[in-house]
Amino acid sequence: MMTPALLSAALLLLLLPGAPAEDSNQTPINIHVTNSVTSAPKQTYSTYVVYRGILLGAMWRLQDSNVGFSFTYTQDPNYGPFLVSVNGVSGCSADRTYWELLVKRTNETIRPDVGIGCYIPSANETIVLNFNKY
Ligand code: B12
Ligand SMILES: *[C@@H]1O[C@H](CO)[C@@H](O)[C@H](O)[C@H]1NC(C)=O
Ligand SMILES: *[C@@H]1O[C@H](CO)[C@@H](O)[C@H](O)[C@H]1NC(C)=O
Repeated sequence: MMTPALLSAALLLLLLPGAPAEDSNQTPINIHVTNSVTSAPKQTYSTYVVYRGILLGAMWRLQDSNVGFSFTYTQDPNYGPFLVSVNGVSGCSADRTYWELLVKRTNETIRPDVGIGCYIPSANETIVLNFNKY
């Protein structure tokens, strides 16, 4: 037996045939690509992670959606994925450049102490991939 509440929830799903079942499992985030070395204009993207999904998952999703976002990474034996290039721009040890990972929230910007394979974004965060020098 279905309760009236369940029945109306089921009806609602029937009335929204386009809505994928996983919609409720999407944590929206923004990804900004910035460049502190050349001051190239900021590029902005919106995507999502699933419940407690890693940033790398959102980056793969964004790359696969053909909105002009691309990236490459290498596997560090100890720390996992190291972000090497974004949108065709690569970090280079001779130039001491790298892609820095920053996270902007409404009231603060932090520099996470883990990389793209370990960071778990929260809803509405802006992930900043910033080309920088060290
Ligand atoms: C130097 C250094 C860097 C340099 C490395 C380049 C260079 N040629 O020197 C730069 C500035 C690029 C860097 C960047 C980052 N780093 Co760093 N880095 C270090 C540091 C201080 C020393 C590493 C080292 O030289 N080891 C000695 C050499 C001989 O060993 P190695 O295995 O060859 O070292 C390599 C790896 O450590 C790798 N590496 C460095 N940082 C990171 C981060 C990640 C996520 C990965 C996968 C690999 C990696 O680069 C080194 C040189 O090739 C360590 C802390 C420590 N005391 O170990 C942090 C450390 C490794 N970095 C860390 C972090 C978090 C980052 C960043 C994610 C910071 C950020 N928010 O942007 C970014 C990486 C972003 C990306 N592109 O993916 C963390 C990793 C912890 C974790 N579990 O993920 C550490 C442990 C510091 C910390 N905060 O606790 N880092
Ligand atoms: C930002 O807001 C969060 C949650 O409201 C709070 O925990 C944190 O201390 C604030 N940070 C700053 C730098 O104000
Ligand atoms: C994120 O933003 C959406 C749309 O503005 C809002 O509905 C939601 O409550 C926000 N979530 C958090 C955790 O801030």
